Amino acid sequence: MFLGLDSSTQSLTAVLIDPAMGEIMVQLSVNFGADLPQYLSPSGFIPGGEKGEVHANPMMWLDALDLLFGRLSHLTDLSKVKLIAGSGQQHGSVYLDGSFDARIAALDPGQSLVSQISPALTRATSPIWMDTSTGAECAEITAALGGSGEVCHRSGSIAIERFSGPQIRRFYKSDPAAYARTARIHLVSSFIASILAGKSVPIDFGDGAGMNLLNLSRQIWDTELLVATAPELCAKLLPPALTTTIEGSVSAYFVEKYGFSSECQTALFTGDNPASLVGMGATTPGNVVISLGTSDTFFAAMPGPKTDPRGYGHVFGNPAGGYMSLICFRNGSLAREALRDKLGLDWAAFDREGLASTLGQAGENLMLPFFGAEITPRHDFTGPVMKGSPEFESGSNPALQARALLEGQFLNMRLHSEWMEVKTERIRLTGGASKNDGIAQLVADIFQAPIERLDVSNSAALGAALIAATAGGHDLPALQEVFCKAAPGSTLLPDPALAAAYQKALGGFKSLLAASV
Ligand code: ADP
Ligand code: XUL
Repeated sequence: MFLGLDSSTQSLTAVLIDPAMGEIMVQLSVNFGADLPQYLSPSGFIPGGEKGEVHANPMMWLDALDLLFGRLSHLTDLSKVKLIAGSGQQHGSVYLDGSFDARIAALDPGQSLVSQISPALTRATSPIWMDTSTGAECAEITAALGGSGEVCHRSGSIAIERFSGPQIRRFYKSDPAAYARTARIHLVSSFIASILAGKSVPIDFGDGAGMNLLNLSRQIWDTELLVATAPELCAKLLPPALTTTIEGSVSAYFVEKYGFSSECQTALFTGDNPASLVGMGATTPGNVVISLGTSDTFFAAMPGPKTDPRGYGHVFGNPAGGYMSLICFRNGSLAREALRDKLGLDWAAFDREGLASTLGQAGENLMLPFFGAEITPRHDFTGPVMKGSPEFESGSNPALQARALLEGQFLNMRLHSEWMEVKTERIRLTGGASKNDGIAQLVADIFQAPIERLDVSNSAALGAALIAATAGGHDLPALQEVFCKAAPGSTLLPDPALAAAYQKALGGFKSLLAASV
């Protein structure tokens, strides 16, 4: 059996698979807010951060690990696990002193992880991906490199507030003494992988690309970016490595405490988005994943390290080799909900009345579907912008607005993913809104590609389990055939008759956007 772990923003999830039986044996989650209320982080982070700061307590992630393994060991025989891999929320960073490696090499199973590791922290809390406090540091790094284009060309993204490099720089500037005491900087992923391995293990190429520090094409830390970020940084990071690298046996702490075999191996951990690409069965170019959650994300495998000339998209390492893109849209479900509530509809009516009754007007009315600030494109919108018939603009026919909002969201996605120049052969849809058939059909029509939906509830933890099995010698495409099948009856085909209408609408949307930002 192979174990995948995903330490995400709100929970730690385990997925245990048996490739021989082609089955998921166990899925189990610890919810940080509900299961560890002592950390006062109901949504996985410390509320009330100032000036855009969003931090989490890294000890919460370790208590969750003890709790999860305790529960798992009662449910299943962990001695059958051959290999463990995992993923973590991207960009979050953990700061440790010179005692960290010695501490994790000699963990006492009679004590908790937290009591033994917390003295090694040089920074009590970890900035996570929701943190937007590093505008000044992004500007400094960009200036030192000679412009955004150069940062993007090297690292796959322009300098981004939540990325770890700007966060490290902010720590160095605000507490230089604590920074100097820091011997090791880990990402959430490599931190947890190190605890399991009983030694500090490298950051993988998938998650490492979310730091503004990795030279994408050379797959090494970029000297100029390191220097622009903080002094002596290279010595605090291990050289990055391939996701499927096996690091050795699991630490004796887990063998004695939870019944893992002393022969159980650990692989590197990656970011939750790269792991999700694996778990959604989308590691080869042509497959696209659209996740319709709180915010919407669009991610896809890419053969080369091509970057977005406008700087909205990010490029990360693909755990299966090559690269992947990730584009994040802030106005996702919350914008859909805002309009649904304004129109006084439930989801079924939104779908039925908003979409089915207006099919004849596909692409005719245009909406920039932003109810607040957006990151793709980056602009402080104060509300949607509309252009179309009087009954649409005035709101006298609400169904037209529901259609135009959704069309606008997916035209915006199509527009901002054009830079990848990858033909979309198949879209795998996930996230809360993916179960809405009307929305799913609209995605199929706008991208003119078939839509598939999977039964997986945690694609990152499943992806991690598949990475573990691959590191253990199994063939990834064969595993994906079995574990990432489209749910029966979930496939929707595009209507070719709508291709021309949406091509025209794309042009109109682009012009409206250019005139509005
Ligand atoms: P996250 O993981 O980001 O918390 P989810 O992927 O769980 O989010 O998605 C939650 C969202 O899904 C909710 O905010 C809700 O707006 C949306 N949602 C749930 N059911 C439907 C539906 N039938 N149609 C459209 N949207 C839906
Ligand atoms: C990606 C990002 C988030 C985190 C948390 O850039 O910030 O998706 O990985 O899930």
